[in-house]
Amino acid sequence: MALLPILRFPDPRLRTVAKPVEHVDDALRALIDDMFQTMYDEPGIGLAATQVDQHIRLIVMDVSDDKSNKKVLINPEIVASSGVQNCKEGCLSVPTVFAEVKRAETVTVRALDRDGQTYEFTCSGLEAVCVQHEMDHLDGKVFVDYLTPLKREMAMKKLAKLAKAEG
Ligand code: GNR
Ligand code: NI
Repeated sequence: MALLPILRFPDPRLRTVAKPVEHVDDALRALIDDMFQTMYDEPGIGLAATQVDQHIRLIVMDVSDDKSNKKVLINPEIVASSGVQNCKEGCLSVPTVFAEVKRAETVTVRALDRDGQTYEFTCSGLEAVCVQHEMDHLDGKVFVDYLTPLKREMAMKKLAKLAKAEG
């Protein structure tokens, strides 16, 4: 297993639209294991393959405190959504920046699991936020895209400062 480097906004590679996964095989499962390790190490509640510079439609998630809600989403689709919620979001690709984003409250997702089997689940609250946030990454979107120009400018400056401090 390995910890993978995470792309930082405004890296242009975060704008890549990911391609569907064609084969769920051992090589993909090795990437999934590395992504979980990377996500837990940060720590984060979700990670899209885009963020580790792999431009395929793959997400790992776990919104629990005790690693009890691991989910692998391959070629995910939102098949139903309802309601509205506002959540203060953060992103491993946009460290130190947190901002409210409006999302659906409940989503039903269809995806393949790590064995290539189709499954469906419905979730609400933070888990639904996470699904929508991660699926945005697969389409080359980052949560700061939803901010007002002023707030986005502030986020850019904060990140530039952080990058400079890190050297
Ligand atoms: O770890 C994460 N926490 C989080 C909190 C609120 C809304 C969304 C997220 S996702 C984020 C991990 C990440 O950047 N995934 O792409
Ligand atoms: Ni993110």
